[in-house]
Amino acid sequence: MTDNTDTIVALATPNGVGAIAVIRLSGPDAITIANSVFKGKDLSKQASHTIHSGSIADGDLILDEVLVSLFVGPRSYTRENVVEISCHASGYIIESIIKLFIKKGARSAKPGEFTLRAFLNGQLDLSQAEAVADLIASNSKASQQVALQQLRGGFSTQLQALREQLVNFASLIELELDFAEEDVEFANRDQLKKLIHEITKIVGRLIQSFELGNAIKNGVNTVIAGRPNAGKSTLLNALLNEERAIVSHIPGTTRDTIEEVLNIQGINFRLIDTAGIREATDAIEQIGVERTMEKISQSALLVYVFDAAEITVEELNSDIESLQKPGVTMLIVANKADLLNPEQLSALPHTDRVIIISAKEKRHIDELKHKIYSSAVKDQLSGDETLVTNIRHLEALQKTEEALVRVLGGIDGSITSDFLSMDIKQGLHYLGEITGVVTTDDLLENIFSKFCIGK
Ligand SMILES: Nc1nc2c(ncn2[C@@H]2O[C@H](COP(=O)(O)OP(=O)(O)OP(=O)(O)O)[C@@H](O)[C@H]2O)c(=O)[nH]1
Ligand SMILES: [Mg+2]
Repeated sequence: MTDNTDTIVALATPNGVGAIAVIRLSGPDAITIANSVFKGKDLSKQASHTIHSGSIADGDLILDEVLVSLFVGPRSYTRENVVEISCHASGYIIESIIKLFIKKGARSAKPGEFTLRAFLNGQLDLSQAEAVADLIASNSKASQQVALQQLRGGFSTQLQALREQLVNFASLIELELDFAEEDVEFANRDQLKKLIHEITKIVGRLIQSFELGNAIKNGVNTVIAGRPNAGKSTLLNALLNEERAIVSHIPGTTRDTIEEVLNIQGINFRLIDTAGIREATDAIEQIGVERTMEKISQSALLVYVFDAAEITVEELNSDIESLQKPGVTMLIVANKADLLNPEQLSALPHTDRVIIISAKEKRHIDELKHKIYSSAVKDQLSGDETLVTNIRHLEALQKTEEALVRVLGGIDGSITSDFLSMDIKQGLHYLGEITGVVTTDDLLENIFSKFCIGK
């Protein structure tokens, strides 16, 4: 995985017919290989960051008219020599040119191998390399912004600074080990405690940011559930502003789940309309109800809808109690407000998580959207906040936190310097895993194999 003495080649643009395709070469021989088949200027004599027009030829056979962009290492994405060929995007031309480069000594790049090289050559740290993949996968303004911030190093810079402070203490404590007989303390325990507290606070904040970071990156599963005929499908349609789900006065209309994405202020909510919950009258409906319950337990947000004109207080309370699941935020939506008189309206529960709407007449739908958004975002999205979006980072942060808690316990319990030093090193190890100061081949393989080829 980590052999980078050879020159790699891959198509960097999507497969398929198009105006232009870009084929990328990276490695020590990139320029030589490109030059050997390029009819035009002598590429080996051209300056970095220049573009040249000419053609690619296999012997006498011209394959295409192309533009060649030159990046002389280390001033390139991978820090190696990089050549990008912009050719016409025909599958035949692309394949012929790539085959020709392979004949001339390049080999096919593995998924993510360009970015892997950028990481190994110090162009990006690991969390930045991962941000490249996130950026490519981003599908909303918020997910693009978070990935871009991580790519620019916001995340790593913060961690790197923390890590350096810890390294200082680790070395002071190591020094104590050298003077073990003399019972000296170079590392001031109070200062160490203060630093660890400070780091734990930041690490804790990063861990907490994952809920939102994950919501931004992957969307929020939002289930709409309630009794049959409560108006769930009408509400789905109102939220989406289109007639997506079938609505009828017959209870049990929705039998299977229906999923649609709703973007609210940059965050994707995966809305799931479900079969109404009741004692099922047939086997298919029974399956629908079971699926509803399953979807609720897998969701982050439950929008419980009830028919305010029909339900009794007892039914309402029992529904709320039975649907409340740990880890699932519940919003309570009183629907069909248009059928209520002012007296009935004021009899409805008026708390923060209850929203009174009319799905059919599209009343208070924006208010509900706002509640949905703020229940996922809380007050965390300030713009410059560092958000953790990656489960690998989350796990490393959690392990860092555990190690730091042990360090603190160790200082208070006056354990010996060698044990303290071990726990600090553990903390350093896990922090290092995030930015890639500490890596294993398995870890790299795991991360970069998820990239597309050509990136
Ligand atoms: N007056 C009034 N009627 C509504 C409102 N919302 C929904 N309805 C009506 O209630 C009936 C049921 O609506 P649906 O949206 O199909 O209800 P549902 O909860 O999806 O029902 P099932 O899929 O059967 O579980 C339809 O006749 C809707 O027109 C509302 O806000 N006001
Ligand atoms: Mg329905």
